[in-house]
Amino acid sequence: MRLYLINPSNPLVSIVNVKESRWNRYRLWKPLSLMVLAGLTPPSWEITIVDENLSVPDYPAMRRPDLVGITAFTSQANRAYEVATHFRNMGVPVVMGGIHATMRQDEVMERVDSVVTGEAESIWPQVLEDARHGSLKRRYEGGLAEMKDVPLARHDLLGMGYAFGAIQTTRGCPLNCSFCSVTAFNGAKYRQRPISDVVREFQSIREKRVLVVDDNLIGTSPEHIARAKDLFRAMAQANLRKEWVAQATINFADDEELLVLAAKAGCRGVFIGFESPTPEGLREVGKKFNLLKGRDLRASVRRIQKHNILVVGSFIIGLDIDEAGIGKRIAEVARQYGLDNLNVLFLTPLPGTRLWDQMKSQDRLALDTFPQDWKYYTLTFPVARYKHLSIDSVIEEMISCERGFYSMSHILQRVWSNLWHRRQPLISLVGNLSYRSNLRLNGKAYADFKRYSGNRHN
Ligand code: B12
Ligand code: SF4
Repeated sequence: MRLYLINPSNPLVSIVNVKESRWNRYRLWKPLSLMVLAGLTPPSWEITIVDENLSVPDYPAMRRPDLVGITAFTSQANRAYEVATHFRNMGVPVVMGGIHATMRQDEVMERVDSVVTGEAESIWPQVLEDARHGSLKRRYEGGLAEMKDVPLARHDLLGMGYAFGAIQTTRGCPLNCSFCSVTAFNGAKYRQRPISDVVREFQSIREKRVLVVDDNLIGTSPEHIARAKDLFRAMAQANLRKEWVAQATINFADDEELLVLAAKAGCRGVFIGFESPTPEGLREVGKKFNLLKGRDLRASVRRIQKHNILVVGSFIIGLDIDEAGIGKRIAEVARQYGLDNLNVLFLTPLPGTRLWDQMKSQDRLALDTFPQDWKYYTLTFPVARYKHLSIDSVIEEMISCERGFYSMSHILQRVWSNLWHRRQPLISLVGNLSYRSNLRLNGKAYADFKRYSGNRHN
């Protein structure tokens, strides 16, 4: 039996435009979901993973599969349906799973043969058995997996062409920030994989650099932090020789031993969601940790950087409290904190989030012709109606923020400072130039977007 597992592309996601900006090559990430599905698939199946972000294959020239499995974030849904239609027209059954299939089951069900909701570990072998017997059900419910059942992902199936490998060590988050799908999809309970599995899987990754995809590698309680320390000790002891980047809350900075162990285990960068420069903004999105009284964010960032770990901060533009000037303010604050890179996104109501429910009930989804509008739900387009900012002004704020932070003089200052402190100046330079090179692409993308959305923001 032949199985194709497909990650659809969305050319509107700027980082996949490698032809337009070669710097983006360093920001292509492996679709871990498909490598995990492959790990759950019995050896009797011949598996091909297709990542359209690398290149879109000539499907008609490929051998006919017996089953196609498609993954999709919301922003990839349109392309997912095109791919599904192609294979269904050939009479090949198509199964779709992942976050979008879970949050928009009815929409997806109309376009594929079978929908798998939730995490796949408990249900995928059953789906394959049913497919083998030609008796696929319309819907399967995966729920939340036992972490011991998460298989070693099949890293061998996706070839070179990526700067980073990918691995997951935990799932779930209790914090339920308004804009984020993680609590709704992976649950509020923080679940950790057995440390020995994580170390074994790390050893099977070919890339020298790895993205740890966990939403918060250190968790939210002392027990979670103790587990993170145990993991880092085991990784250091296994002498993995990997350099990795991960996501965490700013609490990462609060425990010196944790930082020492993370650095020893190979941590070279951390993505931290700062979200808003004001306490009102943090309250609006429900980001409680960043609100801790007396926290000096600049000092926290410095403490992390002292361990040779780069800090990438992300912020949101378009909150209800955001007014004209927010873009400049974020760029200034990001420089004050001493961030190595800044990632700014438009407030975007994703299906399944608290923000979605709120904005939908207030009739604030400006782009709501689905499924075609999903391609703009990349967080890099203003798809909603913002309280104090029109479409033109919210885009202006984004441009002024990015130009402010990624001006050549500021990039050189940051790289010089990293050179001085011997803190990975090359990675810092590549990261900054990659963002900067996309500013030009973004300008064109905004103009196209405004034409597409017409007066729907009014
Ligand atoms: C790593 C990651 C990325 C990587 C993606 C790498 C890649 N190519 O996959 C990068 C950094 C590129 C990225 C980009 C974006 N991301 Co992202 N990302 C994540 C993150 C942190 C982890 C995803 C992951 O690898 N999980 C590990 C795997 C094993 O889990 P999984 O994907 O859920 O797969 C399981 C199930 O879903 C299911 N499953 C999945 N697919 C399929 C398919 C079939 C057939 C079946 C049966 C089952 C199945 O089985 C798997 C095993 O249980 C998630 C948060 C999260 N916890 O999911 C956000 C997340 C997926 N991202 C999100 C978003 C919004 C984006 C962006 C749009 C915006 C942005 N700037 O971040 C872009 C869009 C990229 C695009 N191409 O369109 C949202 C998506 C919400 C939504 N409704 O779409 C999430 C949920 C975060 C959030 N805050 O809400 N992201
Ligand atoms: S943004 Fe981060 S902290 Fe907030 S719910 Fe999502 S994963 Fe948890």
